[in-house]
Amino acid sequence: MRLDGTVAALSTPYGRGAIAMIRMTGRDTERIVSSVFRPKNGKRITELSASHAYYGDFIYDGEAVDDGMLTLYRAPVSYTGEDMAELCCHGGMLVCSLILKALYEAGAEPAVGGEFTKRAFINGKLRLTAAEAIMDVIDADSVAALRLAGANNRGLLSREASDMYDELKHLIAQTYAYIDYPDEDMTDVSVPELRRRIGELIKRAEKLKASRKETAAVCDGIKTVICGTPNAGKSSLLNALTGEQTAIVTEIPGTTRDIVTGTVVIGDVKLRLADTAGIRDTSDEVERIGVERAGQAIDGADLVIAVFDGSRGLTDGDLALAAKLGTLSSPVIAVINKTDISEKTVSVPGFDRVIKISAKTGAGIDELKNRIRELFLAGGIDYGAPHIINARQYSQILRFISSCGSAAAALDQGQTQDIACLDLEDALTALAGLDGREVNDEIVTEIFSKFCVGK
Ligand SMILES: Nc1nc2c(ncn2[C@@H]2O[C@H](COP(=O)(O)OP(=O)(O)OP(=O)(O)O)[C@@H](O)[C@H]2O)c(=O)[nH]1
Ligand SMILES: [Mg+2]
Repeated sequence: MRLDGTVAALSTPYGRGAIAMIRMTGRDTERIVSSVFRPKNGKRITELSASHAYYGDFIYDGEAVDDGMLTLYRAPVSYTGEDMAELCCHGGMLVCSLILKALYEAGAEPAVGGEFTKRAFINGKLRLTAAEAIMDVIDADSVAALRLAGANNRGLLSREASDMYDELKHLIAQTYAYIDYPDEDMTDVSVPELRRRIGELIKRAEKLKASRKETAAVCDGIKTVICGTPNAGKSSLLNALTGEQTAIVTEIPGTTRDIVTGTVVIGDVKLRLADTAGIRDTSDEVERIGVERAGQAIDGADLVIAVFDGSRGLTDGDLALAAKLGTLSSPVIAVINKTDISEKTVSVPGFDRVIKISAKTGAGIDELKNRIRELFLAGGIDYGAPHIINARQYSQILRFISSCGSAAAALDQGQTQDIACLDLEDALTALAGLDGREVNDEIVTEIFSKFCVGK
């Protein structure tokens, strides 16, 4: 990662708009800006105060091509910790291109995706968990997701990780001191004491681990598959849930073949919905492939909504499907549809509870939504508590719990403290990886590659 170069990029979307912002970071910022921006107050760029906005002209090829504002930041008081500039011009695509071209000709290099935030991380301006949260703020599609991301951006998770890191590091140091000088009576890290403190750390980590259930539902989304026999009303339900006429609905059984997807946020739970082909034996080759795909989708789902046509009795196909769904480990909600016509079907074998709906009139849809929320966010979200917000953080916490567990087990089996400390050191590395104190280049590159250019 080059940290010596000065880079620039458009931070607002490339397109037509009222204004656009170009950002630059690196030690040559002032020199490069000097040849591109001319303040109206007649001062030189080096005479401008940091963190103040100045009005002036943008110069390309010796001529003013636009007017706008410049804000300079001087290291280390900036987002990246380096000298920085923000140039706000009018939001024309040509205007932006010319100003960027002028900056590149004056010595700046194009920034790659996430380079500003990556530099901020490398310069110690933010922890890795906070950097990841910035991406989540941008991607948030519900207020709950935004609040969770905002809390991590402000350091809630990194403070907890940091606290646990300090406690564990201290514990390891004390234990080694105790092992080396047992007679000095300088610390009291006897085996029971060590065991107790490991137990407390595991409890804290278990809370973080549990928080992933909520963030997976709110931030990542639940892979939800709508399935059923032909004509049960699956596509009508997809449309009712998303509020859009995405899937084709007809009275002809076997209408849906390809998987039709849609996303909807229900009471803070994000559902990534997939409507599937009605399950039946068929000689139609295209439909047969659709049915096969429906089966695969059911197997890979986090949640299955099984739709049964309540206006007719359960068919053999319905019964076979209900039996198959009973073997899944993911939660399954059985829905009886078309209750606006009649209620010939009132129960489904294997399901204690069914939800009666009409995809046509909307009756029962709220109850279905409540049931989904209950499944994934029963206790609501405690925004004051730290949350693990992605799979990478989750894997670090699992490793921490497993290493602490091995240390505890070693002590329980009568092993000495130094054996336990080997596992504790691995647990410490896991925590260091969580907030980025120790993290390899590959992982850092992977994380920041998901960012947009200019962020
Ligand atoms: N009266 C009534 N009709 C419904 C309801 N839901 C769906 N239908 C009708 O049932 C027929 C089939 O609906 P779809 O949503 O296409 O059913 P599907 O399960 O997706 O069918 P396939 O894709 O063929 O498997 C259509 O004529 C719908 O208008 C409902 O709640 N009430
Ligand atoms: Mg359909």
